[in-house]
Amino acid sequence: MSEAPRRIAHLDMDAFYASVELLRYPELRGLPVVIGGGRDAHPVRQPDGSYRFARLRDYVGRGVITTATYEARALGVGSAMGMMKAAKLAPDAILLPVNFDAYRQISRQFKAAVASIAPDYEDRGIDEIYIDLTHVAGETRELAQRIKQAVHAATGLTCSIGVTPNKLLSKICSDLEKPNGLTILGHEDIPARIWPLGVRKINGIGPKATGKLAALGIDTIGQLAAAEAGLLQDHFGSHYAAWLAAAARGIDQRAVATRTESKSISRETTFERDLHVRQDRAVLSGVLTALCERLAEDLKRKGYVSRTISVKLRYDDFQIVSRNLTLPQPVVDGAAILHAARECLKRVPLQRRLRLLGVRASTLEPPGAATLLRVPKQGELFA
Ligand code: TTP
Ligand code: MG
Ligand code: MG
Repeated sequence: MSEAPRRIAHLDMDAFYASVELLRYPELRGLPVVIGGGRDAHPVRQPDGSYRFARLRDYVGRGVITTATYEARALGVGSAMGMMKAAKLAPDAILLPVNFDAYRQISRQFKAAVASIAPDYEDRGIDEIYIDLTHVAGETRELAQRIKQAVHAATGLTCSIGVTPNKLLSKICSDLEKPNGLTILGHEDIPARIWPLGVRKINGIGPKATGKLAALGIDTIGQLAAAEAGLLQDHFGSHYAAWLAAAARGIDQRAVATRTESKSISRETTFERDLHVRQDRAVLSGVLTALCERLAEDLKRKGYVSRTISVKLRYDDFQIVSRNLTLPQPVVDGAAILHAARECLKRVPLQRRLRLLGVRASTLEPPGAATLLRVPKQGELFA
């Protein structure tokens, strides 16, 4: 099985949410800044026109950091860390609230800038894409530099790019020289550049598999490539074992998927006791609202809008029903999802008690999808 030579890029924005905030508050450049606060982390304008910023040390609550500037990372704080824990490491770090609308807007802009040079790209969420450069004219390094410059010109932000023969290697490489990195490599570079890295660098080897591999004495990708097939099969099953062996050798034939229509995101809850639509109306209504809110957060985080909302119910006899509604305009916020979910619920029988309630968003598209088809007016997509 030989791969036709391809040129696949993975582009990932540097410290994305934090970098967008620095566009708005340039006086914070060079400082440790973390993003993740709620409303009380909003900067307060002072009489002299400057801002007073919240500090991590004053934070009380259970919030987690969405991202941090590289200056803050140097102090040991980063994505998914609890903010009170982070405050111990970086008490003076500036805390800012998340501002998804701004991130989505910049996300659209950087994707449009890339598309102006290389139209075949696969959206991987709010701050990253795969780009197929195979048929784009130009020498690889020069082309990648041109894309980085276009992104910077459109947004004022830096990104990091990996260019290799496939998505798996490019995803690893975009991370190797962050921030503002560019890493280009071919199959011949795998032993020197990829094999010394930890197995966790492979997208698809999560913390659990990493732990299991470590117990087998396999820490690096090179050790994984050298592992006996039988050993991997015994511990991971034949399917995942075969994938692990191929991944460690840098083999990946997936195409860059330029459309995302078959994707969906869902949230569901199984109740501790079966609930009745009339007697437990308040509880059910609260659960539905919360599910819709969480789904909205998932969509925003992944950088999608949705055109189809479905609800799923499981009754006390374990039968499942679902109903969906396709909307004329894509939705992304909790209230709009809730409205659509309620419409769906009007069409399901509600005599039996319920064990489970779920909400799904499908027909997903990046908010930028429409940008590429026509030039929208500022703010139009989220009006
Ligand atoms: P990442 O690309 O993983 O991180 P990043 O862009 O902040 O930093 P890097 O330079 O290492 O790429 O994620 C993109 C955005 O997604 C990030 O800015 C904030 C958000 N995010 C979360 O909300 N929670 C998380 O746990 C992670 C990892 C990211
Ligand atoms: Mg990033
Ligand atoms: Mg990313």
